[in-house]
Amino acid sequence: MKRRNFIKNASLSGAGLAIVGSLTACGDTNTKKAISPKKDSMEDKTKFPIAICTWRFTAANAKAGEALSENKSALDAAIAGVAIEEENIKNTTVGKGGAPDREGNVTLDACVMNPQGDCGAVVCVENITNVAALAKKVMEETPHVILAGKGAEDFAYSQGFKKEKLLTDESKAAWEKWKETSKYKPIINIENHDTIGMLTIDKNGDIAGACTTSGLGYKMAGRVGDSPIIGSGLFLDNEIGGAVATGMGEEVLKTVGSFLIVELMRNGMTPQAACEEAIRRIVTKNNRYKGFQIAYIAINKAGQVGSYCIHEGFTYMKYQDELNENHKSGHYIKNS
Ligand code: SD4
Repeated sequence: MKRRNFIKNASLSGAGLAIVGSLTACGDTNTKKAISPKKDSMEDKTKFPIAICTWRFTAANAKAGEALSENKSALDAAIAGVAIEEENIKNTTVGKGGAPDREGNVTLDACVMNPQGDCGAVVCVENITNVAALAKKVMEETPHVILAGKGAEDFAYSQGFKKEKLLTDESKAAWEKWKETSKYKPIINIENHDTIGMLTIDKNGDIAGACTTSGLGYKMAGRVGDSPIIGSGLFLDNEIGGAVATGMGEEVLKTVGSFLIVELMRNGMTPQAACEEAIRRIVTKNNRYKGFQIAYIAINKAGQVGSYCIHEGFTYMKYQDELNENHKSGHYIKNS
């Protein structure tokens, strides 16, 4: 029987993680539970592999978990996992089937990062489905970190990627309906965002990650969000851990959210406390946070996981010990 048949899917209601309401600041109880950032003392390899990802992407996270169990590298496992959503035409915020920009063109963003600290990214790419895999090619086959637009697309063809139509009939119909009113109001919570950010720790305890999206639906042509920007949509350090973001990219960019979380963990915070502090940096600036959603997930090298978001509704997946479970995130706004 295949390994995947053993994978159990369960829904947890935030066991140990649904911290509702007020934020945990530096120096609080969570922080005191902080672990030493010293690699050798942190790692308990019996806990590995682990895969976590944003939202209830059960199949994508299971795919990454299986790949890790079969000794694939952390990065290859993450790319295989997120590819499931890039190819899922029902997901209108990632890959093929993603919502187009205002002009009707689907443009994709993605980045990857490996345990050595190498990274690659593509932004505003058309006609290519597996942009996380393309970001890995940028990392490995070019002297650059980011390729944009037509340059990224041409590079993809040179690497054997196929040209594909990303705008589905359903996405086109929804865009045409949107054009009738042309009132652009980004509503970003469970209704319309499903970017997949994934962090994987392989059997050796090495961490990698991938983040891939079509960005905000009906965005201005050329708009790029946080997802492909190393430090914002994704950041990791193999000595410490990693973080990924989903939600209103502009606000994540302003606070370099994923880098912030990794640095807070480096300074002793748990993943949970670090995610909460990253949200606190956003919500304390002004009241606009009530009109958008941002969610972070993070993992440290001990395998501890944390998650926090602004509005209730965000969940994430965790694969460990052949269990692939959905967890509810803690959230900032009470009764939202
Ligand atoms: C962006 N952060 O482009 C992405 C959107 C997102 O689920 O996460 N959607 O701003």
